[in-house]
Amino acid sequence: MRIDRLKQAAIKQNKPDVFVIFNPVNIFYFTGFQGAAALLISEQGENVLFVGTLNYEQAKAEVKNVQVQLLKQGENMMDKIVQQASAKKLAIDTLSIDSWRVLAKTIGSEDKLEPNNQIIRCLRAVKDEEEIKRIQEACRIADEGIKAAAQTIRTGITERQVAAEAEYAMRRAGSDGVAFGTITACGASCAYPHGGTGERIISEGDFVIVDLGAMYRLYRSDITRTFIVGKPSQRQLKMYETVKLAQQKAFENIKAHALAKEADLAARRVIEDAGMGKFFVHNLGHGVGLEIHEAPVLSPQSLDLLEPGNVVTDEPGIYVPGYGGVRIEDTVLVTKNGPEKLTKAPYAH
Ligand SMILES: [Mn+2]
Repeated sequence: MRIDRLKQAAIKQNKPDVFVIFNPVNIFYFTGFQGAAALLISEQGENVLFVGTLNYEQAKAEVKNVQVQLLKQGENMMDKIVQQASAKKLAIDTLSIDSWRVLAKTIGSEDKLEPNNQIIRCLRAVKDEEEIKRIQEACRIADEGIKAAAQTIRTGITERQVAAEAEYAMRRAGSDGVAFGTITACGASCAYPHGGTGERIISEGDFVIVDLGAMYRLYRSDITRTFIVGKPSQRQLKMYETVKLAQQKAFENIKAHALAKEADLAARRVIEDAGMGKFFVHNLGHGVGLEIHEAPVLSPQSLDLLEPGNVVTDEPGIYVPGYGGVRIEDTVLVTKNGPEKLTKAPYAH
């Protein structure tokens, strides 16, 4: 059980024996329930999920692995947490500054609170079989979105129309919603990694970047393909081929027990060797799961170690201001036998 894994990890690292979890995504990870206010996990006592009147009946019916406690309207949750935690120190995942102050006042001192999201971040980075199945399905659906975009892209079509067709195809393929705001950028707006999806009209010779993801039972996927409308120029082909090679080199370095930064550096080397290093303005990738950006981080500075069960993106890019850009991205599963692409839509070129 995930809660037991948290306790074991905390004991190993000699951390406080009581966790108070406020982040709704973390609460879902441990209980399978959305819509609770806080989750108290203690080494000795009972684990308690605090739920307001709005979602209380549903929580009582659905949550089996922890005790569900009602927060009546007007009741002070921090009081209840402090009463029931009975610990010298509480580990906190994430909390707004205002709530942190209220909790510190209630427990008597800020010294009794310890910010600790790291243990949970590491647990969530390693996906179990069920999580991988859901991400695989989200990736299959995203492939359908890319296929629909590829069929839609032509001169005279707007960025928004491309996004609309892609999202419609994903819905029909079983998506519960988008994993993040779909990016469809054409022409010079491809030079902004997060540009696009407006009323711009695609013209002959444009780059078109399509970056999208699906959500399937709360798990997400992430894929990018770059298209060239009409006959590609030499300059376009050089940018495209460089990114494609960088993506492949990075993929070969997404290995269990390797440092995450090695994959980033492999991609960066290819782009630098082609003389375009300064145009690769972001990290190689990030973990994907319940959130679109989670651990591990694939950047030159990352200290993360890749492990079997990690699901990460491999997404190098080249962005030339005023001209355009190319990004190619797949969602990749780390296995003990090597990396495996979960997104499989064909590359555009
Ligand atoms: Mn991404």
